[in-house]
Amino acid sequence: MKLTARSVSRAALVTALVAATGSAVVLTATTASAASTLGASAAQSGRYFGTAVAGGRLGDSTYVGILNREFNMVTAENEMKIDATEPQQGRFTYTNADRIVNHARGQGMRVRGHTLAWHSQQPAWMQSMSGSALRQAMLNHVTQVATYYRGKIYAWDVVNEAFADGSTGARRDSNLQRTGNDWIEAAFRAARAADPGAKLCYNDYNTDDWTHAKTQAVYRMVQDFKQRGVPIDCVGLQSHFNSQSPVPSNYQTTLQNFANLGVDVQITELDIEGSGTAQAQNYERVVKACLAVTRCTGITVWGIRDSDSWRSYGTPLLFDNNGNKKAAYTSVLNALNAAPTTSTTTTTTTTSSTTTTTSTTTTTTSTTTTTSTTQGPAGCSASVSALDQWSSGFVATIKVTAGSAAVNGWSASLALPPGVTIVNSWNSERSGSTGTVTFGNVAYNGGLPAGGSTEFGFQANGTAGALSLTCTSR
Ligand code: 9MR
Repeated sequence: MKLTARSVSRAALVTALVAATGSAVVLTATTASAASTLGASAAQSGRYFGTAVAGGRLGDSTYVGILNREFNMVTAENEMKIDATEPQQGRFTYTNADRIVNHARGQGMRVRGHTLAWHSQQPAWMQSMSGSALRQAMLNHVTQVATYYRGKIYAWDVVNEAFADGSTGARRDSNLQRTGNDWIEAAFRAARAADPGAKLCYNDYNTDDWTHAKTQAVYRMVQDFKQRGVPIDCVGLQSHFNSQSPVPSNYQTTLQNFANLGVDVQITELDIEGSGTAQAQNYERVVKACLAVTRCTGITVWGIRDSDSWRSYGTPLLFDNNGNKKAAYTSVLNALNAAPTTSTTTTTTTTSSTTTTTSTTTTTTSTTTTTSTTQGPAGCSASVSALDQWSSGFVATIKVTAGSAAVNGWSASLALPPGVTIVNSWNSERSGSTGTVTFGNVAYNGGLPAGGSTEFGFQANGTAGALSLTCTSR
C-alpha cells in the first residue's frame, strides 16, 4: 500500500479529531484498484468524470449506453442556456433540460448547470434589452432557474465567458457588461440566494495558459471576489484544445494558482482535436494536471463520440463515431487509475456527557482546530469539515451532526481568534463577524434526523488558527 506523506498526516489529524469530537470526516489513502470506467476511476480519488449531453441524442441507444456506463456527471450541452429556459420573457420552459437532469439523476449521476448568465445564446427579447431593465431581467433569470433546480445541481456555471480574448485582460463588451461592471457579482449573489447548496462557478475558455492576459484577468476577478466576500466556489476551465490552442506547458500551474485562491477548479468542456498517440498523450497531460491539484475536483468532456462534438471534424473526443474507445480513452482511464485513492468515511459516535473539549495540534499543518461539543437533550456536535487557508483569508466548512435523537434546530457558536473577521457566510443565519460568532440554522437545514448532518460555511479575512466550536440543539 502506498501512502503519500500528505495523506498520512491528514489521516492522523482527522483521527485525532474523531477522538476529540466524535464526529469527523476521515480521509485515507489506499491502493487504487483499476476501475474499468471513467466515472468509477475518477471517483477513486474523490473526483467525477462528466460529459456534455445533447437532449436530442437520449433516444440513441449507443450514446445512452456509453453515457450510463462511463460517466457520473452531466452538463446539458444547450438545454439549460438562457434561450432554452426563458424563450419569452417571464415564460420559463424546462422540458428539454428536465429530460437531461432526470436521466442523469435517475442514473445516479450529478449535474453541472450551464449556464445562467452569458452574452451568447440569449433569447431575442434579451438581446434587445439594455440598462437596468436588462440587469433586472438577468437577475430574475438567474433567480428563477436556480430556484427551479435548487437541490439538483452540483455546480452552476453562473457566468460564462465574460472576458475578452487577446492581450487587454478587459471584460468582453456585451449588453450585460454595459449594465455595469458589477453584473457578474450580482449574478453570483442571486444564484447563492436561490440555491445555497450549489457550487457557484465562473466558466471561460482560453484561460488555460497562466501567462495569458485573459487568465490573469479572471484570476484577479476571483481573487477580488474572495477578498470582498462575493460568493464564488469554483472556476471552470473549458479547455477546448487544438493545434492553434494546445495544452499549455503551465496548465497545472494555472489550475493550482486558481485553487490557491480558495476555490475548486473544474475542467468543464474538455476536448482535444487530433488522433492516435499524440491526442492520447495530450489527454493524459490534462488528466494528470487535474489529479496533481487537490482542488481540481472533476473533468467534463464536451460530448461522447467524435460525431457528437461541436467540432466533429477535429475528432476531439474519447469515443469514435461508432462508440468505440479511442487511444485517448485508454490513456485517460489509465491516468485516473494511477491516482492515489481517497476514500471518505463519516464516523459518528454519541456521547452522553454534557461537554467535551479537546485540543489537537499537529506539526503537519499550520492550523490548530479546537472543537468542543455540547450534547443537549437532543444533542448535536459541530466540527470543521474543510478549511482552505490562503495568504490573507480562509474558507471554513462546518458540519453540524445530530446526536442520538432528531433535532428541530441548531446553533453553532464559534470563537474566532483575534484579527479574524468573517466577510461572508452561507447556509446559516449569522450574528457577529468577530470574536464569538453564532450561526443558527435556516429554514431548510434545521431539522436533522438522529445522526444526520448538514454543512454551512463562511469566508473570513485573517488566519484561521484555533477555531473553537460549540453546538446546541432544540
Ligand atoms: O456545444 C455547443 C453547441 O452545440 C452550440 O451550438 C454552441 C452555441 O453557442 O455552444 C456549444 O457549447 C459551447 C458552450 O456552451 C460554451 N463554451 C463553448 C462551447 C463550444 O462552442
